[in-house]
Amino acid sequence: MSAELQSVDLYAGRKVAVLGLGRSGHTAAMALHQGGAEVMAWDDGKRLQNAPYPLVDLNTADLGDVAALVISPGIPWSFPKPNRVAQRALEAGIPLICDVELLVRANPQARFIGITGTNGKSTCTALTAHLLGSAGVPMAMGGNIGVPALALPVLPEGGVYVLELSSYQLELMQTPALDAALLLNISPDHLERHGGLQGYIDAKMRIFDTLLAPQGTAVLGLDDTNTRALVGRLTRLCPISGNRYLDKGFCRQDHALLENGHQVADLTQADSLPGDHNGQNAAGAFALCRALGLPAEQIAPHLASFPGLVHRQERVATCNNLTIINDSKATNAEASLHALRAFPNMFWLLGGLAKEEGIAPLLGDVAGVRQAYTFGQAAAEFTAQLSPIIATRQFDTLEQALPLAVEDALNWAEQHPLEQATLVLSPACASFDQFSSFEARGDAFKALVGQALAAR
Ligand code: UMA
Repeated sequence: MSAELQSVDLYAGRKVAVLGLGRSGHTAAMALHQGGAEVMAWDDGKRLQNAPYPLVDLNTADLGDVAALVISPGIPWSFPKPNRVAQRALEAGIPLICDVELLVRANPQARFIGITGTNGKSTCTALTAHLLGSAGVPMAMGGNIGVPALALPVLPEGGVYVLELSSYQLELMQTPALDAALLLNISPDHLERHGGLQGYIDAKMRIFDTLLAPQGTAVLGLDDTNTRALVGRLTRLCPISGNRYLDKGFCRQDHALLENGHQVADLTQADSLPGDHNGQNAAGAFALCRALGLPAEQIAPHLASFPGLVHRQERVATCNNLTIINDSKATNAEASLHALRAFPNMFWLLGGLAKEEGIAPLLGDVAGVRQAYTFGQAAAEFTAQLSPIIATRQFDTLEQALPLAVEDALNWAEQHPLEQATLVLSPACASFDQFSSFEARGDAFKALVGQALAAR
């Protein structure tokens, strides 16, 4: 997949405003500029030097004949309070769209898969792209996963864009072009931005209600109550599950993937897909490929070669019967729950900046944890909750906690040679108290693991 820029001529000769010049906004401004649009671009937070498109303060500029406002997904435009530029555009009748909408409109020759959900959507997106690519289908993967939509190459007729779509992006898309759409799961997230849980669910449901093509397939995860409640609202429904038998749709049963009750793939060798949630990811990715018409035999052999994603249950090192896992992307309790359920005899590093629900949803699932190590701003709160249930040690930083956790985990593994042990960073917290991002936290973890193992 190349990172060449698309040239979007949808607005050639017309004015388009672009608000937010991060990854998606800058790429969109470039693509529109190259396609002949009269771009007026602005970022409230930074001043770009030498931008090839004109910078115009959209808070005050005349928006009179602007055809569209391309707004970055990370900009809260309606909740908790309306963004000034967005409000001005809406009052002037100017549609708000995002870069993914431009990609869809500019590539009618291609096919589109959209994947959303609160947790697991990056893994499922990467797995879907891996299966399609391995089966020889021309494809490109992008969206919320980190590659801006308009940095994706132009695909040939029938090529497939595999798009991870956040609730933020879904709100800013309009064209019913998805040949297959997947909603994996819903748990409370980004509530402030959507004005509450119902607003968040409504944004997620746009993937089916607004963006699915008339003959497209609606793939829905059935492993949580919020998504199960949506079943009656969907036609052309393909249900999936990672932990329950379904006689229609796709599900994982032990190490087998079933389609309409019949085994279509063996997951025994799929080492990068541990746990029920990954069973659902496998079922979802498989269902999407099948919805595009690929035969099961063409997809199944490639599940085992999926390498997994960095910072998402990423295998960092193995020392005899101890496996060390970087799950830094687990920034909320729901995500860490998957790790707690997937890994045995866990030495668990957690902490950072706690989300609203903290770790309360996890307290019933810690029986497999041998020792917890809390760190960061949430350390005292988490220690108070965990220590009555499991052995817990409290630290100020990850750096302080890690060497002791490695030592404890290696000793335990040595004393229990017939069992599998895991040392897992799955913080259930945002990283911003001590790191710039979950990626920086995961990279620091991996470097510290390297140092601790080298010192032995
Ligand atoms: N800005 C303004 N005015 C404002 C607020 C912000 O001009 O009132 C400017 C900021 O100064 C900044 C830009 O807007 O320069 C930021 O835009 P952005 O937050 O949309 O960041 P991008 O770099 O364009 O990244 C976006 C997605 N970010 C968000 O949705 C927050 C990335 O998802 C995505 O990978 C990228 O586009 C490419 O498609 C990240 C994310 O955190 C991974 N997503 C959320 C999540 O997964 O939970 C939804």
